Formats: sequence, structure tokens, C-alpha cells
Amino acid sequence: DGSELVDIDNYIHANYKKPNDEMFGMAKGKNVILISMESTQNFVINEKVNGQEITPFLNDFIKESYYFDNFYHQTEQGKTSDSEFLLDNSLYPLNRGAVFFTHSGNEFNATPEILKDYGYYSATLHANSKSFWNRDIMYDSFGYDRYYSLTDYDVSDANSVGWGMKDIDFFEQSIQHLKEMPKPFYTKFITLTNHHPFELGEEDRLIEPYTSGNKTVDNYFPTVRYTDEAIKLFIERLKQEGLYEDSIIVLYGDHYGISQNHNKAMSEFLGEEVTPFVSTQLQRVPLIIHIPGQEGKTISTVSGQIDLKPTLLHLLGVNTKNTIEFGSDLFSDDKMEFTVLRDGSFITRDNIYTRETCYDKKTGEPTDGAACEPFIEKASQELEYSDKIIYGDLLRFYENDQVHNSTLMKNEPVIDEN
Ligand code: GP9
Ligand code: MN
Repeated sequence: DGSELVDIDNYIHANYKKPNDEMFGMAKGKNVILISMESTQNFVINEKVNGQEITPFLNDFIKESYYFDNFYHQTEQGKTSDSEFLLDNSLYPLNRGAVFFTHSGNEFNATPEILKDYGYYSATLHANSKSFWNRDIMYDSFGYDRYYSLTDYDVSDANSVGWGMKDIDFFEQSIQHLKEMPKPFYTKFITLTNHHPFELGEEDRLIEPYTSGNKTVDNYFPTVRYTDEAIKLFIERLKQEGLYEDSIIVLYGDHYGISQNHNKAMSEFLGEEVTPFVSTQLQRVPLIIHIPGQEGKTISTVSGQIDLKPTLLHLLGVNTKNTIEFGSDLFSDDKMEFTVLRDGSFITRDNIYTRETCYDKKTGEPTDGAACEPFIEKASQELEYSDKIIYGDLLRFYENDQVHNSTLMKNEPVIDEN
């Protein structure tokens, strides 16, 4: 009956952080171009392999963007689909299975649906069959207007490798779709070439593989480099088509690419043992937000994919005060430094808690649990509340009278107000 939602709503309101006055509405009316960078972990940024830069374009782009270097993925078995779930809903995915398959019939209050009230057209673009991860069904539930999938692209052997269409061709063909789209648009581009097992033809190799002898780790670098190039070319095309200045561009890594099965080769690359502490730090993925006319800035606040929804909506001038979401605006002055991973690990400003051990971030060594203790309960509480919403399909009751009479209200379109 939705009564469970009252506790959750109280929790969420107690944690609400008001947006930064200067940033709220900064990108009002702009197009949104999200780019999901397949399996891209943050350790490749500003890093070299065999003496060559792994992400030369991103390293430059960061200088004119907001770059978040303590941003964690929070996905589980649903991989890319979990990252999409986090991004559009600011809810946690499930600890097993993929919510895209198990709960696609639920009521959601996703970003595309919210932005519809502000005149936005929304689309996902990804050159894979539409039913993969049950995306076609879930995107309807999120309120997407259109899914440009496999049949919207000319895919051939020549422009494919590994899992499918190569990123450079994918972006090139996507330009036409973008040009035809109603404006303003909210779009998500999902890249694919940097997917395990990181296959790439000799002719597309811009840097040489690493030399640990572990194929997965070694081949990871050339495919990351390839996607970096694909994004560079895409942004050049956006400029040519006059779409760049009217758009905010958000690049983020969807999840890890190198699993813990490869700790030995990763230790060799990093020059340090991959302890549970290091392993948790490796769950950081890049987040880069480019807003035309804004200068670059690196922001090191502890954050996660769950924070993207309120961050984006606030940039667009959309109030999120009365929505059910677990993330908070990354530009908010009092953003709490606390990010929960789906396996129950969490990160605070000074500590990492994983596998029931509290680590000191400065030393990477286990420390007495006192610093983590206050957050242990909060982390599991938050995951439990999010799970309750999904398992009980509780957002159905969002407009329910009983809930209304407590503190909940449907989010009214309010512009320029916080
Ligand atoms: C498939 C692509 C990759 O369409 O998104 O999926 P993943 O295996 O990373 O979840
Ligand atoms: Mn993925």
C-alpha cells in the first residue's frame, strides 16, 4: 500500500543536499550527450603503457571539463545495464541478476520521463540487438522516446570487431541520427569496442599491447586507446555539425574491465600488490562533464554513478527535492563523501570498508574499525531501502493519496527554483 515508502522517503529527505546556486540551471535547455565508455576504469587516465599515453584525447578533454577522479561504478551482474539503471534512476541495481530483466515492468521515475515535461526528446544509441539486456522493454519503462539499435546502423564484417560494430563507425553513423532528432535531446551513446576480450585488428591499433603475458590485461590498453580516438572524432563531428556548443557532454565508465582474476598482471602494471583495498580503488571509473563555456576543474569528492541523475537534472535546472533517489548532486557544497558499492563495500573521505575490513586511505593498510563503524549500518540500510523499492515496485504508490498526505508530492515541473 505504499506505507513502506514513508520511512524511505524520510531517509531520503534527511539526506537531501541542496544544489549549488551557481551550477543549478547552468546548462538549462542544452542537449545532453552521455557517452558510456565500455569497461573503462579510471586508472588509465593520465597514464602510459610502453611509454605511450593510453587516453590522449580524454587527458586533454579533462582540462576543459569537470573531471571527477574519485567516482566509483556501483554495478553488479547486470554490468552495462546496471550502470544505465543507476544513471537514469539514482537507485541501486540488485545484488544478483539484472534489474533490467527482473523488474522491467516496474513503475520508475527515470530521467527521460522527467525531462519530457521540460520538452526534451530522449534516445539511447547502441549498435546491438534491441533485446540485449532487455533494453527495448526497460527503455519504455524509463520513458525513452527512441532506441537506435542494431537495425538503425549499417553493420558489416568490415566495420565490426569482437562484440560488434566498431566505435568509430558507430559514432560516425550516429551523427545522422542526432541531426534528425528533435531538440533539445537527452541521449545516451553506448560504446562497445573496449569489451572483454578486447579484440582489435592490427589496422586499428594505435598503441601496442602491454607485455605481462596475460592476454586480457595486455590487450585492454589498445582497445581503450581506440575508444579514446573514437570519442575524439565524434566530438570533432559534433563541432562540424554545430551541435557542440549547444550540448553538455558527459563521459563515464560503465564498470571495470579487468576482473580480480587478473590481479597478478595488474600488480605488475600498477607496481603494487592488488590488495582488497587496491581492488576497491580500481572500481573507480572516469566521470567527465563538459559544459560549454566552463573552465576545467578536477573534483575529488567521493562519488558514484548513483549521483549522476540529480547532478544532471540540477545542471538542467530541474528540481529533485521531491523525488525518491539515493544519490546527490556532485556540485552541491555539502555533498557527503560516502559511496556504497553494490557488494556492500563503501568509501568515505578517509576510509574504505571492504570484506569486513576498514582501511585507511592514506596508507592502504587495515585500521581499527572505529572510523568505518558509523557508516556500516547506513550502507546496508541504503541498499535495503533501494531493494525494497524495486522488489515491492513501490514507486507505483508515488502519487498515492496516503503517501501524498505524508511528505511526498509529485515532482512538479519547476524551473529556476531550488
Ligand atoms: C552489450 C554491451 C556490453 O550491448 O552493452 O554489455 P556488458 O557485457 O558490458 O554488460
Ligand atoms: Mn559494459
